[in-house]
Amino acid sequence: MADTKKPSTMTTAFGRPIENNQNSVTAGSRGPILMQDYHLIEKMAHFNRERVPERVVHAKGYGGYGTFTVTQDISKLSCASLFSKVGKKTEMFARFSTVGGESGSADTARDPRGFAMKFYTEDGNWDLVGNNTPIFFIRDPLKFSDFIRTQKRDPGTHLKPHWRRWDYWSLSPEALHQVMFLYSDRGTPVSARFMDGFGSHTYSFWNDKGERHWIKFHFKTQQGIKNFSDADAAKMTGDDPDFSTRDVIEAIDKGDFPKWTMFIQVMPEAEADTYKIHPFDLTKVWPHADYPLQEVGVMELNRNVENYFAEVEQASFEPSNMVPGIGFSPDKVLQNRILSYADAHRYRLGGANYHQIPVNQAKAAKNVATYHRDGTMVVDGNGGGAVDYQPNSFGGPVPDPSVTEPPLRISGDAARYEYKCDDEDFYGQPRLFWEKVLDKQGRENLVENIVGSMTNPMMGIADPRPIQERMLKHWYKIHPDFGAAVAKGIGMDTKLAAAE
Ligand code: HDE
Repeated sequence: MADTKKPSTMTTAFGRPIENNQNSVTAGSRGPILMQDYHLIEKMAHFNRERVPERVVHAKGYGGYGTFTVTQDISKLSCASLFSKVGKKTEMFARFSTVGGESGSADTARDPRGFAMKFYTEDGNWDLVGNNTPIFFIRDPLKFSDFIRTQKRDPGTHLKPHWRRWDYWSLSPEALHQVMFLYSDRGTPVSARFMDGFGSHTYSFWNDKGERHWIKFHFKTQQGIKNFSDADAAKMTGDDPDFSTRDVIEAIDKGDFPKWTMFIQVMPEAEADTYKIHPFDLTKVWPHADYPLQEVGVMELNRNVENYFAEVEQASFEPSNMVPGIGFSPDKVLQNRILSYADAHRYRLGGANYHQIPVNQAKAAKNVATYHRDGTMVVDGNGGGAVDYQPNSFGGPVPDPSVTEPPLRISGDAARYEYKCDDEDFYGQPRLFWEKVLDKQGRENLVENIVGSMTNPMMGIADPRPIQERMLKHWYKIHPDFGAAVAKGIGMDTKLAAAE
């Protein structure tokens, strides 16, 4: 907040001092308003344009600044400047979000949580735009908008009947793993402080010898995992729908800085060809027994934003922001996200120059030197009179071959390929989740949460039973106890469902 003791003079946006901000200019005390009251017109016109399109997903969120500190030397794996030595600190910004709700929706929704990070490195910004889940609902981006519709409002009623999601999931068994995660207690974290984060996709590291490894990123909360039960989440939705936002802001204000330890799983490049699990399938985890977690560093959030809209709403996280030493993988969903986010920002943040907004600037980069010019809202001098084409003979910036990524061998016939879809593919890791990840209480809560949602008021559909039956068959295939427990909960004939 500005100093209120000595207020400065209020002005229009263009600096003309304003004499009165309470009474419009009228023709006589009872007369109509005159067009010449430009202060009034400017005020109303700006107000009409205050909202920008909210994020089509992940609209409700909050963010803060922090520091990433390297604790273990991984420079043999990656030549990225942010990992160059133990103790190295990199400024960063993180945003946490729910997915399906609007910008004003409750923090407590059963939903994955976005876990987006922007690291301001010397070689430009590195954005790791992940979730609090190591997996996702789909593994081909062609399905994304269909899937998201099932989490959004019904086009007819503008309501959110749950049968839409169960209809879709029952027809999309690759989603089961993530659905189980979502309906477990981890689907309703108390706040971002109490959840883990994941890069989710397989990424890659490359080093200065030109060697590549496939990498999964994990961020383990140092605050411990804390989740709401379904009932507590429902109560909190009424009492304080912004609870999780407040929790993080207050902790940072108090100096109780939240921290996460960054770990990686590392797979040598060639092993991707032979590993039993498709290494680029976003619906699968890599078992830690095969690829153990290796510590890299600590992320700490230690500064709240000063202005929500300027810094959080205008933040543009995009998987396309990579730095030398870190690379993509052939994961189809990741490949699509390379396009989608920057495209969304060009729409949402008014054109081609959103990289000039302070929170998005490559503020720690040794150098930012492009040949981009013009477009809406240029505020950085637009390159002045410098040469605006390349190659040129006037000393303009030139590419640096030393940052070339090692070549990746890719071959194949262009076609629309399905993933390998045997039964194990859909049910194997969900079964491990049921048997090994959840304890008895966790299994009971999972069943209760699923039952609640599968019997959620079925407005807009004549007969929910075909959807419920189709879904039940999947739960049975994951584990007979699981199927039986849900069947009992939703009051369906156990034998009938099991037999099919
Ligand atoms: Fe996103 N996603 N997503 N997503 N996503 C967006 O970006 C998209 C996916 C994630 O705090 C959008 O600016 C596609 C996986 C986070 O600002 C949009 C696909 C993961 C955030 C978009 C995915 C995520 C977003 C919405 C599949 C976890 C919030 C407007 C092909 C690994 C970032 C916008 C923030 C936001 C597209 C799938 C995480 C539309 C096309 C998988 C954390 O661009």
